[in-house]
Amino acid sequence: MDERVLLERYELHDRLGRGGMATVFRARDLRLDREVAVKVFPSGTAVDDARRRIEATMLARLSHPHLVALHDAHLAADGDSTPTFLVMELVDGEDLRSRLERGPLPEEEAVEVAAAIAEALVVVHEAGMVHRDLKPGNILFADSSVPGARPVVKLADFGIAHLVGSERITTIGTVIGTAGYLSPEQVFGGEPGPAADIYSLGLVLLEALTGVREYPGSPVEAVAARAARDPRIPASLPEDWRGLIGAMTAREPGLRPTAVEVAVMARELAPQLVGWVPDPAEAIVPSALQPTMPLSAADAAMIGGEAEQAAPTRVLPAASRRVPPRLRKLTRRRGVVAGGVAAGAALVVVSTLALGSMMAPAEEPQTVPTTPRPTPSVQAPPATVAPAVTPTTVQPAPTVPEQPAQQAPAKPDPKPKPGPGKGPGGGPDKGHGKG
Ligand code: PIT
Repeated sequence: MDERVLLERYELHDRLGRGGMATVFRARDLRLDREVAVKVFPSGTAVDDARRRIEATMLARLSHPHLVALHDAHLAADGDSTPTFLVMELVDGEDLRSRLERGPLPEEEAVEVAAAIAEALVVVHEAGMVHRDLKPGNILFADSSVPGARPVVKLADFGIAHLVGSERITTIGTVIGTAGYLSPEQVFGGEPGPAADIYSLGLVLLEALTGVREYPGSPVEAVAARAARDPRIPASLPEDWRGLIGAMTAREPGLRPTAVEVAVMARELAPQLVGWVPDPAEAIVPSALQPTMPLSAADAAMIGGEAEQAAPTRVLPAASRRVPPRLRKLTRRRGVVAGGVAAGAALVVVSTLALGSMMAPAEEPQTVPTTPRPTPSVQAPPATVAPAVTPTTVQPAPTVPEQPAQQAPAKPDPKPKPGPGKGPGGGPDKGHGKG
């Protein structure tokens, strides 16, 4: 049997991407004579099989122009010589991660990404699912065959998606997702709901506009930076956009807009952004909604990171991070803004606990409380915390081995950008199709 042809039907060609343990290939469906993408999993444990079955059935339920469509799936049974694989629509184009290596998106393209992915999330969330790994590498641009037409933005990789309220497949209290884009509640090991995807999309939108990854570096660095400060939103952005991005990245999930609200607002506010370009000289300012909490040298040493640099040059008034009035009209009231301030106080301590789990070697799983402990005192660091780790994807659970590996951008950025911009080099592989 030709191993490059699965079930005498899917002929595998070049690799489109790899993440965790799965590989996505460009392939040909010999029966229907068309090109497809095939994600092939290596043989795995019963838990792996369960995870993959969930991924396939979740994908099968979803249909939207901004979601990569599932055509077929083979779920290997015991003794099956054919591996488990998913057959998907072929998206022939770049992913946002590699696109951003060349600099920020023109503003109208950034708006299109935000609106399209928010629309896709409407369908995902309505189906009771949370993607949980929204990041530039999972956002693909499908080149249009129509001359002059814009590429269609597609969300891929439901490898760690989750049914809201369903039983977890991961070890209780562990954190999964890609560190640089994780919501605070994912960092804390809490139950991520749809609002976690909105948070990640907020970070992606910010990065698409500025070209700067907000929380770069290793998982330790990314999570420590998240604990220390909210995303820095350029003061030059129109107020409504600052408000929208600020609301999307609110620490309190209940304060974030829904996917529908983001989709509507992104399109409605698009004209305000026309002509905006990131200003390299601009000081990126921290949130005034919540206090910035630089990591102390002691805290930083504890988690193997560096102390945060001192304070910003300018601070936006709190109002500028508030939800824009039009968005407020759309938004149900879901909480009290001030709640985030108090919650922030336990952040560094809790994140060190979470990091203990995230960095634990696979053989020694650790659990983290799924709700933040209100313990005011600093805890001793878990013995397993490493100062630097190679994979930047948070991969704590030994039971879920196919977490996607984060490839940080290797970008000699053409334009100088505001912000830290200290991302490490990344691999040459296209960042999509990981699972
Ligand atoms: C493509 C092209 C490509 C990557 C993908 C598809 C991957 C899609 C995908 C992967 C998943 C998943 C859903 C979609 O759950 O470069 O056509 O793991």
